Amino acid sequence: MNRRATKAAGAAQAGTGAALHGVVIAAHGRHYLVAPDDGGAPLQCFPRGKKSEVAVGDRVEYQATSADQGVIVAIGERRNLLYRSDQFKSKLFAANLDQLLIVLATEPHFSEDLLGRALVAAEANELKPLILLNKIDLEAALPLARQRLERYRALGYTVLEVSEKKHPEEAHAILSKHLHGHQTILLGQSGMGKSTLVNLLIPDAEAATREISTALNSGRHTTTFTRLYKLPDGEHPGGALIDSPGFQEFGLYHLTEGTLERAFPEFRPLLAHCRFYNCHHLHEPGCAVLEAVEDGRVAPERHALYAQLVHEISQIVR
Ligand SMILES: Nc1nc2c(ncn2[C@@H]2O[C@H](COP(=O)(O)OP(=O)(O)O)[C@@H](O)[C@H]2O)c(=O)[nH]1
Ligand SMILES: [Mg+2]
Ligand SMILES: [Zn+2]
Repeated sequence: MNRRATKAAGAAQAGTGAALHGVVIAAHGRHYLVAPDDGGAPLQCFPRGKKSEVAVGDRVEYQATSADQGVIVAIGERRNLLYRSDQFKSKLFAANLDQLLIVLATEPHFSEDLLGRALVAAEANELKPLILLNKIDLEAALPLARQRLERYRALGYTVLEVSEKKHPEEAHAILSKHLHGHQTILLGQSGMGKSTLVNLLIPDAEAATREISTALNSGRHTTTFTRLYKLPDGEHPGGALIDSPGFQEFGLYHLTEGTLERAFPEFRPLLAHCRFYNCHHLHEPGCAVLEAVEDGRVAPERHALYAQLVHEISQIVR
């Protein structure tokens, strides 16, 4: 089909207003890849209008303009929406999530600062946080990693332990139990086993990634975009993994102080007991949080993270 014919066909089809539905499975600039609900091959879609307000995980209504292209005409109602943000700007990132899986390993040494921030992001967005400790086959490093995670278990967080490489079947069973049927965003520093995990759970992940890159005409950028992999139907049908390159400290800069204090579960029962109703829990007299830090009910490191985040949100350029 020549260019003009394609365009004409597209216009004709768009004119019929045939409402097609799908899920955004990758985003690269203003290019989006939409997986049609009918199970057909993904289409490259552009948003109608200038502003890109589409996120990976969005349910969208689109009109096909050719066999493999379309225009996004409407975005379905979102359960939630994550942003990537820094001091200066925030960008849409992913939508309609249930869980946040933080991938850690016995080796290399994981950053507790990043773990703490990821937990805050999960709490602030009302996502269920799951902590995964991978590479438990590395026995020399295991005791320290477990000891460092003890605090988070005590706070009530779920900590799963696997060896993706040494005991893949066991790892698959544990992960499936927690991931199938849910939309989960993965977070992890490099070297922790994120790619290994995706390949373990999504049998054709590599092929799918190649397909996405080709469809987005961005072969060079295979690792620079967020993508969604549908999980194969397991015990619980449905669910997807959303993977994005690098470690994303998403959403923390535009949090309010009110959201932040509640993102620390150990603070929550204390908040009503501060002397001042607008207590910042930093230096105030009669602060129930500071008292709890004093007598060891709240870990000083956790309070230090809170103070650091309060400082950071005060630096935002609005
Ligand atoms: N010993 C051990 N190595 C693992 C395990 N899982 C992954 N690895 C290795 O750790 C390295 C980093 O894994 P990868 O999945 O690429 O990590 P990513 O950077 O988070 O995507 C690779 O060399 C993997 O083979 C495991 O359970 N045990
Ligand atoms: Mg990787
Ligand atoms: Zn206080």
